[in-house]
Amino acid sequence: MTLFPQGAVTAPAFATPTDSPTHHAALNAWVADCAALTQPDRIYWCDGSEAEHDRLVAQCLADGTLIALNPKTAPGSFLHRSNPNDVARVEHATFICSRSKDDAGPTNNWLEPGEAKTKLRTLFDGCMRGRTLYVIPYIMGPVGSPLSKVGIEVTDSPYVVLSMRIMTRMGKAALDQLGTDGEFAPGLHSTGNLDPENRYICHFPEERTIISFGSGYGGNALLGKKCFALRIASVMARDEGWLAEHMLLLELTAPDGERTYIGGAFPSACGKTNLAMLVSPLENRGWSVRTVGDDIAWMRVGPDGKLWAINPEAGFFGVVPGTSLETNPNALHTIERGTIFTNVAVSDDGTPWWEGKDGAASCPYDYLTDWKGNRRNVLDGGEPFAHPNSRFTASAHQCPSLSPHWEDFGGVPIDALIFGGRRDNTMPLVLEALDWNHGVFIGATMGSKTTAAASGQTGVLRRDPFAMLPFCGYHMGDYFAHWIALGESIPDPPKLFAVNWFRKEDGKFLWPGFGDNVRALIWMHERIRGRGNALETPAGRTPLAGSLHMEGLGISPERVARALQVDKVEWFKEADAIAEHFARFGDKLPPELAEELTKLRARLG
Ligand code: SAT
Ligand code: MN
Repeated sequence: MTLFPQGAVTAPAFATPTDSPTHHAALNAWVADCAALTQPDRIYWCDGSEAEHDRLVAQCLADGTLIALNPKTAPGSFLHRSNPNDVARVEHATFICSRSKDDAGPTNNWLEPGEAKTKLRTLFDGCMRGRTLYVIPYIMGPVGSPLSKVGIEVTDSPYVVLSMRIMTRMGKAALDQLGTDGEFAPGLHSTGNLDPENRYICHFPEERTIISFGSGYGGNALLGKKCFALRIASVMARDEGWLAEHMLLLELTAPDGERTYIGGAFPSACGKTNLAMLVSPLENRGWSVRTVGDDIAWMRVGPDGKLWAINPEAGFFGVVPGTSLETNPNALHTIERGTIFTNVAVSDDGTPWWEGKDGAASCPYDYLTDWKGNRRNVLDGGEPFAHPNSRFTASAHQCPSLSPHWEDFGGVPIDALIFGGRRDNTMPLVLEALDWNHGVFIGATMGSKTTAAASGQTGVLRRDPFAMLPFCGYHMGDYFAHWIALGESIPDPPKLFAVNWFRKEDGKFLWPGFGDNVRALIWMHERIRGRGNALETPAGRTPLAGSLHMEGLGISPERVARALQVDKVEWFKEADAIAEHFARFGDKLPPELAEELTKLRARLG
């Protein structure tokens, strides 16, 4: 497995396999290759230990990569300020370098693999001089689970090492799982000089390899996450007959103790973490929600014919602004300690702060230092103090709502999958698909307003199929076909639903959202069991008046009805917009989806 096969590179003396803790020959050769190209001063193999963590933190505090926060208000937590030009994923600089351009499809940027490697070679040539090359062995999925996979990230960023230690099972455990000849997904990363013009996030799906240059931001630099667990894994999943999805995973428990496991695909910054950590207002009625994952799900058919899902991650990389005791108390408790905050504001006493932290109360500080490091009077207004895409990185173990089943070896059995987005209109609060193919149609046509999680304009409606637009590692048309085919191979498939918590009337949200979203989940729980009344609409099935659990809901039944409404005029327009969206995929659009559009139009009359 030679990363840069075109050029002969000689490994420097320090990068011999004898200096490495593993006898895995391919891994040692690959690390030696990376070192020969990047010319680091040192090579360090991460073991994932506490002592290693403490040493790295001390080093990062000394060089300013991390800033210590108040040990009383934020014990064990740190602030990282990124370069202001490096605060989000860069979709324009993200490439699928498949051998054939057609395999990348119309929704991905493509670079010919040879051309990409030539370009990357130049950028990586000597880029780690004066730096340490860290080798991060990591596992996506529970340690020892047959469903988990090993990756190796080589990086020159200690911030990445510390973050990967939270987000994955990292270090010795991964090398142990790999053994001397196990398969791994190689990833090479350097922050380079953070020049936005020289930023490349490249994926080589046939080689299961990732090469990322010029960014330190989560989705661009923590290669286990979007790069491996979604872009590369989606290709593996296509080849091997499973699913790698941009989905939260949650466990809903009913008063009789019966559990429903739900996966939910929502674009970045559309509330996946909030839904996964939802506090049920009906907890005292016996309806509770527990967290299995907040971002990624790997799913495959189990021996019982159901779809089983694992959360490949070990932590949360969540959006900070808007997180409060009112919106997401579980997230707030998760990040009370041991958290890396990136690009939040900080008070004079070293307490992290962000817009929305105080809920309905006012900000308790007169002055704050904003994410760029400028101390300003809070009354002066101006730009937000915390970057809109500021993030927390925290271990799943710190989450009070974590399900005891969150790292079961075989995963959790999925009963329902939800597709959601931010839409002002059209999509009702909750909609049940008529069957699998109709559900795939709903997933394939999801629309959502863009957010600060990616660079570029925010608030523009775009089609984001399965919330995978930025994360599908191959042709989106083939991906749709994979979903259709999978439906036929799951003996006991989950029910598919759409939701929209964000519908507006006169500029205001119709539905309160957050904890009250459990009411939609409860309806799903009932529908899965053949109960709960539904109204047949041209768009799918919606809850019949009175079949949503309304106890304690602070809005009128009329308002709920408007949130649930399927408006024919809006749906005529939607059908036209879907036809336009489908045109992008040409003859790769599965005929089943074209047929679903015809059926939708027929139902609309
Ligand atoms: O891409 S990240 O994982 O950094 C955040 C997101 O957009 O979901
Ligand atoms: Mn995400």
